[in-house]
Amino acid sequence: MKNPVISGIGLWTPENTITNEELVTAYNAWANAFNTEHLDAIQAGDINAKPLSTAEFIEKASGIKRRFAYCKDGVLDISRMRPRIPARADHELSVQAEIALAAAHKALISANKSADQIDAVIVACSYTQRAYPAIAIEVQHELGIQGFGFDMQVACSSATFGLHRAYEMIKAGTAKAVLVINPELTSPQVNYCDRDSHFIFGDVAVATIIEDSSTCHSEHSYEILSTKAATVFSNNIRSNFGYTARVSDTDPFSLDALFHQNGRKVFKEVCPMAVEHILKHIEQHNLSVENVQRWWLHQANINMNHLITRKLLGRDASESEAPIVLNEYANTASAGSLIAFHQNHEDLNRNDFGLICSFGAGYSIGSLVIKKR
Ligand code: CO8
Repeated sequence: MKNPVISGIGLWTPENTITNEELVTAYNAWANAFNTEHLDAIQAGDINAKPLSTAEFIEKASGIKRRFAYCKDGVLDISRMRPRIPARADHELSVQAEIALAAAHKALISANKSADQIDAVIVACSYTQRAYPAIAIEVQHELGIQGFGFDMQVACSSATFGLHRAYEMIKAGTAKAVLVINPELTSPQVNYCDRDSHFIFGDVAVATIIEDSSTCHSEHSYEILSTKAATVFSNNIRSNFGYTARVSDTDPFSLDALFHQNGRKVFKEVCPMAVEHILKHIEQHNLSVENVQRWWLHQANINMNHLITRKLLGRDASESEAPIVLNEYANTASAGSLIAFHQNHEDLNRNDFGLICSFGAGYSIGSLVIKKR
């Protein structure tokens, strides 16, 4: 009987950070320039003036103070308002493979494993920079891994759903050790000219190794008791970016091709779904909330996490019970719950229980109940 465990985790962060203040200064300069340029149309009521953003709102509404950026150049330039990431030739390593590899190397060290002991690679993230060949196969090639790799996308739940696939592959014996990587290069999809969402996302890459307990030799490892996934269709978080823009004669760079959401509705609808999902999942193992020492929740909004943990526990959770990394990392799409895990797991004791849970676009919810070994 196979017994899948998380044996290692690695986190790569870019060198650049962008504070709320920097972002707001650039956005407001852009908005003022837009309003001046379109003064007549605004006064005639033909278009709305662009409202100004504030760093105070951002921190209060989201808990975010800064975010990492793969490329800062261009984001704060009001004549551009998007990062400048030059194209690479086909023979060069692609950007997402580069950041995936940076996290993968750290995960291998943490799992005390070498690449030749891995036989499957899953790259799971909100966007991949091309359709094919899969980023996972490029990573597999760079690491010299014999086996197979594939990419998968489930927006905010890509990481947990990727871990679910790895868990099932170990259980089924179709792989011996799986490298799951989440290179969340979010900044190319952010509309830095939209006050409601310009502050939300940051870039990062996380990698995790799942293997059978019999081959695990790492210092900190976690038995995966089970995984649980749920999806319910919603248009409240959407990006229409896609390859059919060419044939529908629509602008591939139109605003609806970028991330956009009805944040209030998402907040209201997803919180109760997440609470119900989590309670059902831990009940499967005859666990009550008191039996769970740590909650590594999705990191989209601090108020969402506080509401969810309050509903779960009937009280406020402490920082160590339900860690928050939003202040430093912002929303990193699917990587958030795993960053929280990466930063806050080594202090757990043998047989402590924890829950990793993502929730977001789709809607999608993915969770893993784990036990420290
Ligand atoms: N500065 C100042 N004021 C602002 C700003 C700003 N930047 N933005 C909005 N306001 C104003 C609004 O206009 C509004 O004004 P008014 O009351 O006059 O209408 C007021 O502030 C309140 O606005 P909101 O009601 O929108 O504010 P909220 O308190 O709801 O906070 C949030 C907004 C932070 C967006 C919040 O609703 C939220 O976080 N909701 C949850 C959203 C969520 O979890 N989304 C998941 C997204 S991640 C995901 O699914 C992955 C997608 C794939 C990755 C994408 C990569 C790019």
